[in-house]
Amino acid sequence: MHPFDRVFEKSARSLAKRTSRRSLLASLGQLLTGAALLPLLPIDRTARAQTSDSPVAKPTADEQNCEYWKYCAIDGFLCACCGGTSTSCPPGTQPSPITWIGTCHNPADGRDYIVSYNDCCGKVSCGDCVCTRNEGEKPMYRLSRNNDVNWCMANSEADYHCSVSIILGVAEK
Ligand code: ABN
Repeated sequence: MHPFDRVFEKSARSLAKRTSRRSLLASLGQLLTGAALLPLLPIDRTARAQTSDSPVAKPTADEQNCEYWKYCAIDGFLCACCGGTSTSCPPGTQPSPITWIGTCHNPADGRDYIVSYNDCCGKVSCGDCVCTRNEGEKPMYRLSRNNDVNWCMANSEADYHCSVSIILGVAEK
């Protein structure tokens, strides 16, 4: 027998002697429970809302139009009119990690999409292309369903500048 096989056999036998079937099942159970709980952890949604430090980011005419379908639940200044795009914050601002979420219908493919509206923070209000659509919004007494909130409140620099809209995925019926 090859020396490597001998070492491997010896360690496998010693592990088998030390481990019962019950403890193996318990470890397997822990592993599966841990894996199932992973999606429940809080998610930082800043990853897709990038700071636009690249001078090549150029917004399209759609992105500067408040009637654009993915702005259906927005309340704020469009970052595409403020030096960023609909998905990237203008230079010198940072996306908020907490956001308002809406569901918008895309007429081009007939599907509904979940959209995250991240505020871009760290500069005074942009003031251009104010866009207040508010689809699905509820009054202030249901804070989590209201979009008239400065989501920069959790950033180190809490000044609100403008809002981006990030498509998170297709909404399930
Ligand atoms: N989420 C946009 C916003 C920022 C400040 C105040 C109201 C709304």
